[in-house]
Amino acid sequence: MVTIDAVPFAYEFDIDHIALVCIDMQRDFCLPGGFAESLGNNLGNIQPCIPVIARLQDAFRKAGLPVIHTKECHRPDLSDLPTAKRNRGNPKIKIGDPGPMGRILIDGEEGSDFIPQCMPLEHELVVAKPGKDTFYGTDFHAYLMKRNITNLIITGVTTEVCVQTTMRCANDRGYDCLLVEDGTDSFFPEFKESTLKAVVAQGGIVGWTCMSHKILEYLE
Ligand code: TIU
Repeated sequence: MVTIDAVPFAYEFDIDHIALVCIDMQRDFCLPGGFAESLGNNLGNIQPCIPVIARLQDAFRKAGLPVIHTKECHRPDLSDLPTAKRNRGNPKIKIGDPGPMGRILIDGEEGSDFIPQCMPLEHELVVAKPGKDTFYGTDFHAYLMKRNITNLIITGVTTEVCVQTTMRCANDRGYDCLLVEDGTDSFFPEFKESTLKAVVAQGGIVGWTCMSHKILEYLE
C-alpha cells in the first residue's frame, strides 16, 4: 500500500487499483471562442491547473499507470442535449451553434477536443459525457469495475461543476477519490476554495485533497 499525506488524513491506495482522471481539459473550456467564454467566464482563472495536470499525466504514463480523460460534449444531432441545458444562461451562442472552433460543445468539433497540453494518448480511455457527472450516460463505471480500479486521482475543470459532481458520484459508487488542489480550477476562485473545503469536511465526506507534489514525490 502507498500512503500519501493528504487532507483530512492520509490517503492510502494500492498501485494496481489507481487511475488519474482528467476532467474536461477541452478547448471549449480553456480557449477563447468556446462554450465557457460563451457563458461570460474569465478563462484566465482556469489556466494555472493546466501545467500541473500535464505533469501528472506525464508521471502516471512513465509509471505505467492509467490516465483517463473526460470531455463534456453532445451528439451532432443534439439528441442528448436537454432543451433546458441549451437555453440555460441565455448565451448569445448556444450549444450546437457555430463558433470560431466549430459547433459549440459538439463531439468531433475542434472546440470539443482537448487542449494540446492535455491531449490523450491513443490507448487511453476518453469518456464523452453529456452531463456534468462522468457516470451519467457513459460506461465509465463499467470500465473502472472491469479493471478493478478503486482509487481515483481527480483533476480538471471546473472544480465546483464537473469535477465536484464527478467526485461525489464516484464516492457514492464506492471509489476513494483524491482531488488534486493545484490540479483543478474554477472560473470562480471562491467556489474552488469552498469546494476543496466541502469535500474534506466531516471526516472526508466526499474524499481527500492534496497538492500535486505529494503525488509526484511518490511517482517521479
Ligand atoms: N460552466 C462550468 O463551470 N463548467 C461546465 O459547464 N462544465 C465543466 O465543469 N466541465
